[in-house]
Amino acid sequence: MYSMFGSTIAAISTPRGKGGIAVIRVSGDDAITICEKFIFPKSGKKLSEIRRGSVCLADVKDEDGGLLDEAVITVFHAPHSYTGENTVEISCHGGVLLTESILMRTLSCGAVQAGPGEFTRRAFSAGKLSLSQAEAVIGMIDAETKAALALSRINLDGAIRRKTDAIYDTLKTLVSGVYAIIDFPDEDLSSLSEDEVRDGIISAMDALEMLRRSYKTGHAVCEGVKTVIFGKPNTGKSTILNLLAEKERAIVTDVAGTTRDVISETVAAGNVTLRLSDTAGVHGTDDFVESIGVQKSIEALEEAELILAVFDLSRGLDAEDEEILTHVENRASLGVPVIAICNKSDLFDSEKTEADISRIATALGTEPILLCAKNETSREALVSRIETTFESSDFSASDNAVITNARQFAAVNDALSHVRSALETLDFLGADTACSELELAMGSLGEFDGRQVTIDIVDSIFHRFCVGK
Ligand SMILES: Nc1nc2c(ncn2[C@@H]2O[C@H](COP(=O)(O)OP(=O)(O)OP(=O)(O)O)[C@@H](O)[C@H]2O)c(=O)[nH]1
Ligand SMILES: [Mg+2]
Repeated sequence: MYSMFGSTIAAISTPRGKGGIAVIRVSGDDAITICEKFIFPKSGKKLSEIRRGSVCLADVKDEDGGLLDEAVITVFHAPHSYTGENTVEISCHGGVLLTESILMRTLSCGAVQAGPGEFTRRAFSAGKLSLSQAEAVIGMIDAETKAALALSRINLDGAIRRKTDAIYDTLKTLVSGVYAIIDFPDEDLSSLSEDEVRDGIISAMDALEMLRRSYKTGHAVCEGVKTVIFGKPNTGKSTILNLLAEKERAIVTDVAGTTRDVISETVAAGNVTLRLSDTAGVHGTDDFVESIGVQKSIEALEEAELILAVFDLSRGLDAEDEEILTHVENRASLGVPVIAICNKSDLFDSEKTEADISRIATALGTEPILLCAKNETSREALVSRIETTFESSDFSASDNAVITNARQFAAVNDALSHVRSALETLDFLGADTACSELELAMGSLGEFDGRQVTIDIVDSIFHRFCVGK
């Protein structure tokens, strides 16, 4: 099914099912000549005579010359199309059988079925998009929150591409400057001083460091943060899940041990997507089923990228809470972000519980948030703390490049470690040895945006697309 590059491809670009209209897209050198065989503009002109970039109403005919449909046809001439190739888009009535029949006509007239993401892959190959922009296209299609959509939009506009291009150019200037002196010592080439090389490396390092840090936000907005709600029984964990989910997702009762299994839900907490797990309350128990639940709670804690640690101060901190503090402290010491929640704030006086609050703050290294999870208006305060944790509150207002997936993060990390090595090498072994590290950093950046990418990586990215995109 997957066409060889160079052939003309066709696919239905709208979702399967009944709809007002459907679009069949045909792209490749022969797109117009293939479509001319069965599409006849009402004006009597041939498709190839239609003014470039314009639309026309046309009859779409079956193999016997019978009318299949009247459709609106858009003709794009290379390179002025999404793919950079000749492209015809057939907007027909949105029936399942009708759309399939028109697709079949394109295939019987010489097109081949497009593979997943093949139109966008061709746009990438034609230099219309960088790899990060192609990923932003997937991001726009997959976005489930306004924030994820906004971030993908910024990246499709090329925010990351501009940033990585600038870093790549800095590295290229340094490498070519140093090698020119080494290779042509007799030429009168203006040489880069060691200080200039050092400044260049430091500026590339700072820019890469900023990109690397941005993944905290990009991951939280686009991929979602694995979050556990953790605490002893009856502290209000399930009430917090329901508060964030804005629905009665979990059973809440005043009986300790209500939740026995892990309950999962994806919610948008402002700009951050949380992949939430509400867990069984952790405490010592002889009950066999409950002890399995406790084990699952601890496993969820160990996998979490954000911990909501819940305490009920209306009853004061006890030995079970201390056990919770120990578990959470261990994860916090590994760098996992924690939001400590003193719940049921309607039932306690914050002055009288000052000692408990500062005990939690000292153990977890974060000021707890006082919450009344039963009250819907407290959602805002919790969401705002979550947004602050992931620095996600106002990214869309800026043109700051934010990287959004693990592939991009790994490539930036690689580039950064080579640039760091270059800086260390510069002092001990000189500029020419440092440059070989800078070349490796350029290789990592090339992988990042597609300049030097392997076919496997390209395949794995475009296979995440739907057919027709
Ligand atoms: N007054 C008050 N009660 C609350 C608050 N949050 C939760 N509760 C009550 O506390 C009780 C326990 O709440 P849950 O959400 O079931 O607690 P849990 O931590 O999930 O409990 P387990 O699943 O048993 O571990 C319920 O009666 C809730 O209505 C709050 O902010 N104020
Ligand atoms: Mg519960």
